[in-house]
Amino acid sequence: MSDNQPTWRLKTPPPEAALTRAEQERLARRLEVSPLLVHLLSLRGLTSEGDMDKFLSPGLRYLHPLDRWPGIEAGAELLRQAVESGRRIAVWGDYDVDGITATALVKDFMAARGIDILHFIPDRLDFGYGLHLEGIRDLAEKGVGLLLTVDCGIANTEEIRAARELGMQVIVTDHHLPGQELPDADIIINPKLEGWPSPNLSGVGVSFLLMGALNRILPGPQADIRDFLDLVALGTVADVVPLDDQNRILVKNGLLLIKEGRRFGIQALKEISGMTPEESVGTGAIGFALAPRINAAGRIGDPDLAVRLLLEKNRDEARIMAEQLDRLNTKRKVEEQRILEEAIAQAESQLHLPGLVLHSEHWHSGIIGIVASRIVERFHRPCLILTKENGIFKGSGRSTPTFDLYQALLSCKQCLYKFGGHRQAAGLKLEPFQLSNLKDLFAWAVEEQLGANPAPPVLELDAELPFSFIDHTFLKELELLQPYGQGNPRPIFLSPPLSILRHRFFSQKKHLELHLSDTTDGTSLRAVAWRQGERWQDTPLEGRRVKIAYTPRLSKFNGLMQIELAVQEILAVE
Ligand SMILES: [Mn+2]
Repeated sequence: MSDNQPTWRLKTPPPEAALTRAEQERLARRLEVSPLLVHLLSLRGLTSEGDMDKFLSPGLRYLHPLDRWPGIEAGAELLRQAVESGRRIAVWGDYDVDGITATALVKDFMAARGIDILHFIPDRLDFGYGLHLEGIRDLAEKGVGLLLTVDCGIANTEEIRAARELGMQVIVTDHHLPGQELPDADIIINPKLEGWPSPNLSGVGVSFLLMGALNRILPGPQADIRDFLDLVALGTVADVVPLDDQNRILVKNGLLLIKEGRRFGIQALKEISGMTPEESVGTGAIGFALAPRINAAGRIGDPDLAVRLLLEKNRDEARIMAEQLDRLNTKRKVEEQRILEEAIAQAESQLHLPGLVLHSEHWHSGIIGIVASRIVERFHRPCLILTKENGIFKGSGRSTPTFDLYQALLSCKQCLYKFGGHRQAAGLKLEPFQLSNLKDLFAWAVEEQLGANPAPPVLELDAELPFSFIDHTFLKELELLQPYGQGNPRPIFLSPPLSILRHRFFSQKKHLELHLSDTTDGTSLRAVAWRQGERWQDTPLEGRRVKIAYTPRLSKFNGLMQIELAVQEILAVE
């Protein structure tokens, strides 16, 4: 029925987490959930009642104690000394949501403890990610005696040397992969370094721990450090780090604060995104509503606007700033659509290659990263997108789940001027004459990792779920698995054979609505296949027998909360 259909596969628990039917039922009784939910937990590698309970109710008491995170207490001590000796402190962040929330967190916490600090966020277009000498000199002139980096700095050996020569103490907090040479900073705090109990913390998560440790040793009454978890949740979710263990605890508790909307900046962002001030916010809503608006500032405007919004203590001012961000975001969307169309056209001419390298002289460098994600979603292969800026190519790459993009760039490094990032996302710069070398080396690197004929994409399904099982109780239970993200994907279920009762396309035929009947138990439900309108427009659907890969949820429809199925894929049944 459709091109590029992934292979469907039912997940099985890892061998050590496999449960017998009786064990499943016993755990279900103990945890007061259904056996199906226990099955979903075992698919996530959880085996014991204790681990399952902690996953379902991840209280802050489960965070590792501060002395288990290398560098945190020493970093806090250096900050305390700086405060007490009157050294001026500056925090250097980044222009993405993680870097912006980390900057805001440090600044807001310090203000709560009566300490005024400077902050600096680099301009994406002029200097790009990380520290730069011009900014360092500027901070020195302003009398800064201690530089704290958040969400960046681990790769800036030269800039950090310069800062120290200018008399600054330097604390680097970062979560990006360290290179071979570590900067010569006073303290380096990075979850990717040896000895860290959890390698997946985001930049803002690391900042939170550091401020938590400082909170305890500063003289005077402590701030309530939990008040800053809303920022941690925003940055952690937006950075798509795995929501394992410690991150899950931070995010789940932070989302409760975001729901309360106590921070005016977050409340205003919710309102401008069409939510009520106290509406509950999941990782999905952060991903499509809150994070893009914060990011828009750094992509095509001034990232400082987003920092100021998150710090704003006046509701009306916050509203005005949120409106400004919203306008930038609308502009970003228009631009993104234009670039995407051009990129798709290029990609279609490269489908004989296992990895895509797309480029233009005039794409906006703040937007190519999002476009790369869309291209990977569509073509299921790793992708680099490049644009020319000040005479050199600047690029952004995104990966497929099984591909290590950072490793691939490492094997292209002979033709790169600069690169950095993670397994799933990376940035790079190269001289224009190196473009064809990059194409060759990248194709070779992808082939080496994935083979010449990459396996078709696989859609992993959690369990078969007949329609008659889906009621409000089950949906409430399913909510306990939230927040979803890397390492804890939203469960996707396999339906029994269904028949399509009727269907319609909506929003300029962008989306597809279906009314489906389960042929095994006769239950009918309404389903929506978002962004799949174009794909199914020319296919006769009425009366077809299909199976779907789907997630049920409660959704407001015609003013009422109703069960709605979000359709991931449709498969024809012969
Ligand atoms: Mn980050």
